[in-house]
Amino acid sequence: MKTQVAIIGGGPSGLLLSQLLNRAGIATVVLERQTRAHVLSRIRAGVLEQGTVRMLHEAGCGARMEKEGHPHHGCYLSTAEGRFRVDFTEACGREVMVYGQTEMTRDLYEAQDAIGATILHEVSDVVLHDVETGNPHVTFTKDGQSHRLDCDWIAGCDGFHGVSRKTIPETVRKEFERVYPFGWLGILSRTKPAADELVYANHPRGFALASMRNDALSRYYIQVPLTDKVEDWSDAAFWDELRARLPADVAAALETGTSIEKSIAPLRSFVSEPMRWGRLFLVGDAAHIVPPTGAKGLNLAVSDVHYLYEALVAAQSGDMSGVEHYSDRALKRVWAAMRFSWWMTSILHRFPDQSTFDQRIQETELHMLRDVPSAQETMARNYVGLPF
Ligand code: RFL
Ligand code: PHB
Repeated sequence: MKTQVAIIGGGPSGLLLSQLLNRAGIATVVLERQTRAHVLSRIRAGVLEQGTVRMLHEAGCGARMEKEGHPHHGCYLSTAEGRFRVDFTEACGREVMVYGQTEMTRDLYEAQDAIGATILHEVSDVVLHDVETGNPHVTFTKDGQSHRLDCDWIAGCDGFHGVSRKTIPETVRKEFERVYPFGWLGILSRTKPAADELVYANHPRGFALASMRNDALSRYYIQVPLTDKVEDWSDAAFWDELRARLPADVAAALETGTSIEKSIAPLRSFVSEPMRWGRLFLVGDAAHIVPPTGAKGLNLAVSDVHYLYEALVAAQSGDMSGVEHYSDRALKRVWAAMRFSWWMTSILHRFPDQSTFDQRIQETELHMLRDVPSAQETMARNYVGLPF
């Protein structure tokens, strides 16, 4: 089997890259470990930056998002003293789009089907070979048969637990990591959202987030210790805890119901450098993880795709500068999002070892955000997404 770009992983990064490259006349094969149904069952991100929205349009799959997505012009933050709003439009002239990653993935699959792109599901034993030479290839197993895929380039879009990153020798790879001492317990429920915009709550009992997918589908999270298990949390216990942490008016408006998904995600900041090794490029979660507090993970994956797409199109006509600079360009934006996600996490959560001094600093950060326009502008610029 032969293609131009072998794409490992068919999550949002892999599908978007495949879609853009195919439209530019560059052949791809996507190798995905899971079934399509499994990929579409994952409930993850909900907030898209304008750059992400632009890329989906560029890929020819933005129509449903434009119709069903909800532009949000601000968000609420709450402290023990009540809630305040950061108006993104006023602070920086831009906004975000609330549209689920699941829906975006569905749109990408449909667009890929329409152009007859090759996506192989349920592949296993994926191994990347000769990536530092001009002739890389990938071997894998599908339906019990071994296969070899020859290619010009390999895009490692296989997430944090994938094989691509580990193909880069340990002597070359530098990893930077912070693991947070808590996780997020999230639920999805067919209920009307408790507020008109997202509410990020700092509360003595721990962080809480009220988010949404649409007018009839809500997504809520609460900070929990890493030792907690999903089974420890009945729906009733979750709703009680969420209500206790949200501002009183939002809690009063909270509609509860049966959860249709419930899971715990640990929080981590992680970067692997460089993001290119020979003919292998790392894209999205394969190279970096942010805690979800800044709503950046999916959006960073999309900006990586943008840089790589431009690089591979230019390489077609012999211009290798995008390939050479891919890692530096992507990492510059990655580290800015790392900083923002770390900062949002640090001002909103309760840390087990938090001193009274740390608490005052946290309160002061939130007061600045409430009272100082330049602090709001910095937050808003980062939240709606730095340009790419
Ligand atoms: P993904 O989505 O992990 O996809 C990787 C794909 O690779 C496949 N794979 C393999 N395939 C073949 N061979 C192998 N050896 C393979 N190993 C893995 C996997 O099956 C999978 O299909 O990575 P990608 O495409 O880079 O996309 C990244 C995003 O999914 C992620 O950053 C976001 O979901 C993060 N995130 C959020 N991002 C935002 O921008 N805004 C948000 O509001 C937001 N909220 C969230 C989030 C992530 C969360 N969780 C659960 C981690 C909220 C949560 C709770
Ligand atoms: C979500 O809706 O899943 C969501 C929204 C904002 C975040 C994280 C997750 O910061």
